[in-house]
Amino acid sequence: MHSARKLDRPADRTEGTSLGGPASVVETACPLDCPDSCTLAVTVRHGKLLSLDGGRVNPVTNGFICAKVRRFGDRVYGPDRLLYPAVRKGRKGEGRFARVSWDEALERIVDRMRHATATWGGEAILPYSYGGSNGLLTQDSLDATLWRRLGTSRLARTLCAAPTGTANMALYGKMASVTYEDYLHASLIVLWGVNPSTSGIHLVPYVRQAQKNGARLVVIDPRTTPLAKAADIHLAVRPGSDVAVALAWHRHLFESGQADRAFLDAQTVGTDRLRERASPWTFERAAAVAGIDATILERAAVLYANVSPALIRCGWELERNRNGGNAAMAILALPAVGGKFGVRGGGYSMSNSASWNIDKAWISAPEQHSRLVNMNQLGRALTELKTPPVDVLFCYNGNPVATVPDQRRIVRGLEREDLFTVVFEQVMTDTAMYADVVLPATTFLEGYDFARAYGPLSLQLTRPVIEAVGEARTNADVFAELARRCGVAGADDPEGELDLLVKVIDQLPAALREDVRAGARPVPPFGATPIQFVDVFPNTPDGKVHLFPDALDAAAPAGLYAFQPDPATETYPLALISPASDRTISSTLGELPRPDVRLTMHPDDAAARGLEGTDVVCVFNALGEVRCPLSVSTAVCRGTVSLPKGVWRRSTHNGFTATALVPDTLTDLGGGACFNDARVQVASVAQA
Ligand SMILES: Nc1nc2c(c(=O)[nH]1)N[C@H]1C(S)=C(S)[C@@H](COP(=O)(O)OP(=O)(O)OC[C@H]3O[C@@H](n4cnc5c(=O)[nH]c(N)nc54)[C@H](O)[C@@H]3O)O[C@H]1N2
Ligand SMILES: Nc1nc2c(c(=O)[nH]1)N[C@H]1C(S)=C(S)[C@@H](COP(=O)(O)OP(=O)(O)OC[C@H]3O[C@@H](n4cnc5c(=O)[nH]c(N)nc54)[C@H](O)[C@@H]3O)O[C@H]1N2
Ligand code: SF4
Ligand SMILES: [Mo]
Repeated sequence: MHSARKLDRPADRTEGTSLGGPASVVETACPLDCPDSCTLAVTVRHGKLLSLDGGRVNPVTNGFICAKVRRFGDRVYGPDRLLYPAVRKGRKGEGRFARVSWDEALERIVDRMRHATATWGGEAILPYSYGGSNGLLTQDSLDATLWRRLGTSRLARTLCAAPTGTANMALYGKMASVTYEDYLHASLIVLWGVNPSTSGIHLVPYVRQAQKNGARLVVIDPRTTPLAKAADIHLAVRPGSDVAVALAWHRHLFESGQADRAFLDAQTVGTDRLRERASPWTFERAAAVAGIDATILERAAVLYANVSPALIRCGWELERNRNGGNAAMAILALPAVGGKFGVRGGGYSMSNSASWNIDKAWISAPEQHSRLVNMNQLGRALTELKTPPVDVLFCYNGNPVATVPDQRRIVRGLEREDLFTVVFEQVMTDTAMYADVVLPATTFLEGYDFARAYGPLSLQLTRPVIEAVGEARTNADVFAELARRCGVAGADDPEGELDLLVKVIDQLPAALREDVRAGARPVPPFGATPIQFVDVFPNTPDGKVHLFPDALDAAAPAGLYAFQPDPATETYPLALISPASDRTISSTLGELPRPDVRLTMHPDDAAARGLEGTDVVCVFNALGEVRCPLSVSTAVCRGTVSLPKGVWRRSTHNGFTATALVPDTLTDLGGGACFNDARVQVASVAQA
């Protein structure tokens, strides 16, 4: 049975957790979906959070954290926090709920899941989840065991990093990549579709210090980000054109004789096929597609060919379009062709989340063979699937109304009277508003987890440092309880969070176990900061770099390294992007009061439409519209407009956000979301 979440936890709990005593500072880590995984110094008294700041255990954190998480207490104790289980009272989406006991809430859910299974089979249940608190305990653990045993529909978790992950896996088997500390050794840094000043702030001091040491900086981004301002070269490319730009760099490497023949012969397969696909991409042709100056493009390519150690930080925004997988392939292949590996400060950085080789052996059931639903097409699944329909949607660790393409269709799906929606959440999100049953979840300050950095390399145990708020429970406790109530719990299954914690620690690689128990920042098994092709090598089956995997050539709609044309039309000519902002982490913390979001637009585009900085505008296309104030600025390039990602419906004037304008089409590789293929028109609200 569920035990109330008290802090009288076993021996490895921190002695520092203060209950009853004076305020004290305890260490934990931030597991949110951010590459940095800061260590945190949390001040608590009587089991309550007083304040939260950066810890010093982790040198990358170095005592500072982002302003968002410093405000995390406003979420923990804020008015939107879910305190008790509750059931819907009003219409769907109205947000009226009545408190019930955990027992009643869970019984209702189990009854309805039984009914769905009896009527249509397990596939009528769709579990929806993404990162949540991102740890090893709160996702893909006891939840996975439950869904597998019930034979529910499966979810392709492709909302983020599917195209870059597919490319990184195919080329290098997700080899560990260059960590923040080694940026200091680079002579050239290329930030490609990444904005560390917002999305991974602890990289910034390393980039700035490298520049002070003499490193050159190239930024490839349609926006003039803070580091683009400080760059030697800024290529303000049209969103979705990166594959062309990267192939022009490849062409230059081959044509100028600077491709590293010795490395290519020894370590790679598929070079000639890549060269063939790159050969049409002259600087002029690529520049035309990207809307940039060919001579500046050439300068950037020449710099990359000539300078070592050269490091490419490949971001995630370049993947979110019809060419995203091929763009990631072409970018990540550059250090192989350019001969940039084998030195400290050379190579590439991509997500390091797979570097620990953790195989999740604790999921104690084989994967079910059931229908696979791509989460990027959730709205379609809710409104179109018939055999069987989605009868039960169980949503946790994600807020799809705010973060998934085609918002209006998702809302239409959630409004279905015959759909039974469970939302297991920390706060009353835009998605929870549509629930039939809401269940309150703990935050990372109220439960155990593992914070796995994906920029630096660290894996840290996070601990309950405050009392759970209200009746909030951890994912592990709730999914274990649901398995028991559904009659599918195995005799050896963990009974809840603590059991799972012990099992996970036992199954970690031995070298990690002791560090993790001690709560220290563990040293990776391959040396503190790995040099690619010295300390770490491709994890592909033959240990080679695969520059032209045939399977991907067959999978991509126009083939590998293809450029598919821009989806703009005369009616909808502007490219809408929606990158990370400092307001939220995806949509987490979006409930906190902030000024209305604004659409950022280049002065020339505003002038062409007779718009001014004070206007409230309507951003629209065939899928929907967003109404919000305008901000006229050269921070975006001509032809591109920008809205922040992950904001809540309350932050615009008409209750819709960027995702209402995003088509649910999929990327060329990996089935990813095409957030930046939204094409729109903008008018003042008075004209619209
Ligand atoms: N503050 C904050 N930090 C976050 C997050 C957050 O929401 N808020 N989210 C976290 C998550 S989930 C992720 S995945 C990472 C993402 O981290 P990043 O990869 O840095 O992604 P963004 O910051 O969204 O976008 C980076 C830049 O890409 C540019 N861009 C947009 N389209 C294109 C394109 O087609 N080509 C190129 N070259 N550039 C393009 C944008 O203008 C933006 O400046 O950040 C994580 N960190
Ligand atoms: N327009 C636009 N939209 C985007 C993007 C974009 O570029 N443009 N980028 C996308 C990206 S990069 C990502 S990663 C996705 C992320 O999209 P989501 O996965 O939806 O991320 P969040 O919105 O942060 O939602 C996480 C939710 O999980 C809850 N949660 C946290 N911990 C726990 C827990 O332990 N238990 C339970 N039950 N719940 C928990 C939090 O309260 C939060 O509401 O958004 C995507 N959305
Ligand atoms: S969100 Fe990122 S920068 Fe902010 S505290 Fe967490 S790990 Fe650190
Ligand atoms: Mo993401």
